[in-house]
Amino acid sequence: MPAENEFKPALLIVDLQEDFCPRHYFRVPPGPSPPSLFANHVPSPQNGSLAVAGGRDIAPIINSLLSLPFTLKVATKDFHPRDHISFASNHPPPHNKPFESVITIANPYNASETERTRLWPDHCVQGTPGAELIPELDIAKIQHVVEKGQDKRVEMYSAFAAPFRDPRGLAERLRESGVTHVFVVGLAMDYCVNFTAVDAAKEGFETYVVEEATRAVDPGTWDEVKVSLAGHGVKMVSVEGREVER
Ligand code: VGL
Ligand code: ZN
Repeated sequence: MPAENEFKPALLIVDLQEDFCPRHYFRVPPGPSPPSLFANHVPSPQNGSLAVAGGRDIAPIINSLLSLPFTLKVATKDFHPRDHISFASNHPPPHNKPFESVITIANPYNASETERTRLWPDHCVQGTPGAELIPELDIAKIQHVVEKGQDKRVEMYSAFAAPFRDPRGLAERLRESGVTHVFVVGLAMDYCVNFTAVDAAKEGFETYVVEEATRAVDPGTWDEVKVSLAGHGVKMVSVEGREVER
């Protein structure tokens, strides 16, 4: 058990990927776009397939957090096979409407269980540009990347669930580094950030979500998600506080 006042914080950057972000930077008239500011990066003329409003805007604040001395800095990637169960396109009508359809699936890890799950546009398919971390993220400062959602049979919003190619799992990795506190940022507040933060708290880490460093698929559910997070012992923190009192 960590000592009472030990503070070894991890930064967990969830799914800051092209498919969850609006298109890159410059809005241009029809025709060719300006060249990319980033080497080896071709900006997409379209929004990511599951773009979250303001998704790109949180990169600067996450980069500023990345410059702080966190014990461990981890990024996650939603990383689906093309035949993933959460893609509406993989289901017959009428239950194939992205954002709208909700289906019941069997839990292959527990035969007696089923779960209700929402269907999405195809997104973050392994090997496609949409699955890449956005280039404005200061990737060189990230020590480990977790690829999740690789089991085509299940939805897995949490970075702590069944990490296919990493048999140690994220919780073990954090514990090995002596991590005591987890700060979760990224996309999307109401899905992967939410489930990842709740699992971090369940794993025994003191867990926080940084409010300005996340955005929701359904912004209307923001307060509801906050109440739910609080119920799981996850605290919302803010990096504001730059105001000077006079
Ligand atoms: C996510 C919907 C589908 C997320 C992932 O990263 O929040 N949302 N897959
Ligand atoms: Zn997904």
